[in-house]
Amino acid sequence: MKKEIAEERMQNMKNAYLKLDSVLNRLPDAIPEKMKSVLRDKILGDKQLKELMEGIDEHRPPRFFLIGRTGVGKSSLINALCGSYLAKVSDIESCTSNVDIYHCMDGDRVLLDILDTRGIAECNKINDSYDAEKQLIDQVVDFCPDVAIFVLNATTRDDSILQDIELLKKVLKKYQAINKIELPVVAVVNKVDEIPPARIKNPKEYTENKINSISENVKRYKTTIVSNGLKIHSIVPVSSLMDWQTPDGIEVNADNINNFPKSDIENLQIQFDGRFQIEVLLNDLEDAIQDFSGKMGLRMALRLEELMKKLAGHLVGIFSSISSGVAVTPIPIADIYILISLQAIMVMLIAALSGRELSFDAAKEFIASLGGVVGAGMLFKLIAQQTSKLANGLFPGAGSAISATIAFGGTYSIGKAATSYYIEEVDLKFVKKKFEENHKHAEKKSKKALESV
Ligand SMILES: Nc1nc2c(ncn2[C@@H]2O[C@H](COP(=O)(O)OP(=O)(O)O)[C@@H](O)[C@H]2O)c(=O)[nH]1
Ligand SMILES: [Mg+2]
Repeated sequence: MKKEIAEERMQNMKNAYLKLDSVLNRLPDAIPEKMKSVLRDKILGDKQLKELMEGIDEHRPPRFFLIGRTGVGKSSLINALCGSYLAKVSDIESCTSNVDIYHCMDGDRVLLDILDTRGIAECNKINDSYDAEKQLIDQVVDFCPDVAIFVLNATTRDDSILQDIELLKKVLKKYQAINKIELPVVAVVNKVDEIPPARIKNPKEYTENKINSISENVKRYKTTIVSNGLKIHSIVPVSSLMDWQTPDGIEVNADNINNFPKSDIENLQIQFDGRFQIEVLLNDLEDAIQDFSGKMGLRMALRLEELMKKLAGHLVGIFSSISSGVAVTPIPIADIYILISLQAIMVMLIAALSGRELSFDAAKEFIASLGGVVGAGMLFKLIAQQTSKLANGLFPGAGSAISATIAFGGTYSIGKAATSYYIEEVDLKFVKKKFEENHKHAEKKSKKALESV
């Protein structure tokens, strides 16, 4: 999915959230004013939901401090993380011979801010070592990174890693003193594709042997790092291997890249994707970033689809909790209105996330179309036949079935179904099937309860 589209959809959802008041005001008259205000308080008063919505606007590019020897694959790693060629990187500052600061761009948007350094071993060759080190540490701390990415080579090890560990420890100390928080270090063992059998480049074809060797390699690196007293957030083996081609299908590599016009380089396509565990690394980076707007920035920059699913997941979780809070045992008929309204509003928000604007009634229809199972489906039936028998006779007994748990489960399953249908674009037939499966258990339980009435 295009980034602009995903962002637009998130904005849609936020707009839908901001317009909730008017949605609630337009709810059918059958729902009394008092209930509408309960709904309003429950949804708009939910702190987690509010934070999530605010996060959509409140984001900034995350700042990565990359350290590792020339040739270890730092630039390639950024390409691999972004999934696009580094031509989109604009070199803005070349501070000293030791440090580059640049912004990874997508059109006019800054995705990431990078401070790139070859580490102290290569610095020392150029400058007087004490000054070079001090300068390097100052530059890193000034840059105020969210994460330090320590890039290592899976196949060649040299002693410079020990120097870099010492440098990192000093950076961490100064960073901590100034910012009063720890700088998380994520170690990356790159080029694992080159671990034998090195001819196997497709991660799907990595043999057990290769995978085992990769683990061994990582273990060794971890031991070196930890025994030298550097605290790391995690260590991840990856391959950043990607081959590129022009839109006309001409292979591009480091040797011939300068022969191509800028427009070609900006539009390079992936010819071969040998990336291994880049998703795992992204997860770790996301986890390591402490600052909320930086975390959101990473999600907005590189993880839009995950973010959308996460947002939908959060919505479902929040609405399920609200539902179970609404459903007291036994459920009075009035609360069922609230429950269904909640579920419909949740479906509206999820649909908004997929770029669709759903009316309240259409959302209810979607829920009804899922079928006559427990949860909303059954509750709908109950409402449809709102007889006095139902209100007076059925509910006291059924109360144990349609309890908070069932309300939670019903809302949860509806939320999952809406996510599958609207966001993952799964066929309604399959969505229904899955929904029914989810409910077999709950259905049994409630049937029993209903029969005993
Ligand atoms: N096989 C393999 N080659 C890689 C990988 N990452 C980078 N390279 C190659 O290693 C060389 C140096 O990479 P580069 O990103 O320029 O390293 P940097 O100097 O740390 O920025 C280039 O030829 C890359 O194509 C990888 O994961 N696997
Ligand atoms: Mg580089």
